[in-house]
Amino acid sequence: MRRLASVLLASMALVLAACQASTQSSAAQYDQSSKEASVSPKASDDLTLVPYPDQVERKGGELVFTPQLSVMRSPNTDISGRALNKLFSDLGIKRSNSAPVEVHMHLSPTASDHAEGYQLTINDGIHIYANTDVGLFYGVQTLRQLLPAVAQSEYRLPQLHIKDQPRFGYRGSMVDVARHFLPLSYLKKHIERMALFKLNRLHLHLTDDQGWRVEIKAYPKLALVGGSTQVDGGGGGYYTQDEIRELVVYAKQHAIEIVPEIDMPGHIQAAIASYPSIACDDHTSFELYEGKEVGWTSLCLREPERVYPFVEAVLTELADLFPYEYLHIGGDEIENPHYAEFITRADAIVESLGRKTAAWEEASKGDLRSESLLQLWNDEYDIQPAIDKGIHLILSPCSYTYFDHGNYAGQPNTYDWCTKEGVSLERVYSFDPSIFPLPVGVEAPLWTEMVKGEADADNRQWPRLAAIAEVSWTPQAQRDYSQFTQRLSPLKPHLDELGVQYYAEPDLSWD
Ligand code: TNX
Repeated sequence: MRRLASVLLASMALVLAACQASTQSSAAQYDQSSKEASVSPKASDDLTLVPYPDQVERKGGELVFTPQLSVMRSPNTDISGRALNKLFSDLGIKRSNSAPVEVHMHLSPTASDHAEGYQLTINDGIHIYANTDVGLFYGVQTLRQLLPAVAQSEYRLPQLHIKDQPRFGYRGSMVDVARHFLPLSYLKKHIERMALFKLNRLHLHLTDDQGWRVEIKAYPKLALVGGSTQVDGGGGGYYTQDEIRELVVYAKQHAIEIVPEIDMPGHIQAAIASYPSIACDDHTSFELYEGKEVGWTSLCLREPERVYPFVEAVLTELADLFPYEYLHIGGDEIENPHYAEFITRADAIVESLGRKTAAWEEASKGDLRSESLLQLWNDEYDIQPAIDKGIHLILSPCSYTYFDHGNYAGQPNTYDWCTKEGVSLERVYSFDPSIFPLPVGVEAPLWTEMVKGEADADNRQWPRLAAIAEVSWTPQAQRDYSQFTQRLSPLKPHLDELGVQYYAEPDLSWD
């Protein structure tokens, strides 16, 4: 009954969303769902492409070539050019001006009406067109999936024409590096894997009760003390500002933007243990925390002078480090009479830094600017007050996208508070974002209370992130789970080459 009510509510919201489509501001760039009206045939299963492209036309023949290609590409195509060079060097394909088969990679203003769109034609050569470097980059990722994962003496590609663009502009993965720290090298690997599936937002949950993972020069103990441990103790760690800058460059090379999160005003014990004065004097504990409880810590909101200079200094350095549209201020799981005021003031600080605010759904209680993003995580949370203001949503409903829940029911070291059934690959794939109003896209959070390192992180994220990629890129009308699994199964060698320690999902025969 609740489900029916929420579907009805969501359909009403959809009508509302359609009415608002013509007046949407910058967030409209994200939402391509109205396009779906032009129903296309379902994806075919003999092309190893995930996410499946918007439009595919097979030509029947094959392009066959030995490992030599001649490459012509437009200037100012550094991102796609780098990706093409890497692809060819991984496959031992040499560039030679006298090679009979040509690769053309060109910027062309008429190639797509979407900044991330591209066209790929394979006939007696390979032609990628887009109106941005990022669009060309996605053309290269499609080519990468059509080619084998390792070098061959001869290559065969199907002749075809693809015209592609994403359904949503926000296609995200969140990694909680606070509960268990993951090194910079892992984040770089993760970025490469995300790019293969055209995911474009990496949300870093940088702080929580158990750890503070980013160096802040004005408050050095945050990282030095607050970063020194993690759940169950031992280890810990943090990223220096130089490392963050390196990560930002690396992400840009893979067409990925980072959404950095400082979780406030709750989930803040690591900072309190470093600087006790940001908590009220009657706070429960001023020690580092290595447990898993949530919802018991807070900045001292009733004494603003303890809080806002701290918040402003931290957000100022964060804005300096991360040159993106959004700063994520957290805002989850806290009861406090001054909560709404905190959200409003934190948003004003973000505005003064020339940025927009992203926050978890509860922040709808504050007076956020309408260009803010809220991240929905409880499937049935009443987000209507925010929708009424035109605030758009990052969709992370826990029963479809929480990867700290099992790949199957009862998987050891996974949570099941959101659903006892686990969050299977099929379940993730079945998510239809249009049941929610005003989506900018979809993001799968990996909370790491029980994720004890890279192997666990991979196991929880792959192959489920491939389903998130298709949910957020491919038109709904073209999605079909059984064809998805048939297209994803043969991509196993690509994931093996990238060293992914994926869960051997039975639906994929990946044993
Ligand atoms: C809820 S989802 C949290 C996290 C936990 C997670 C465990 C959200 C915004 N907060 O702090 O890690 O549940 O599943």
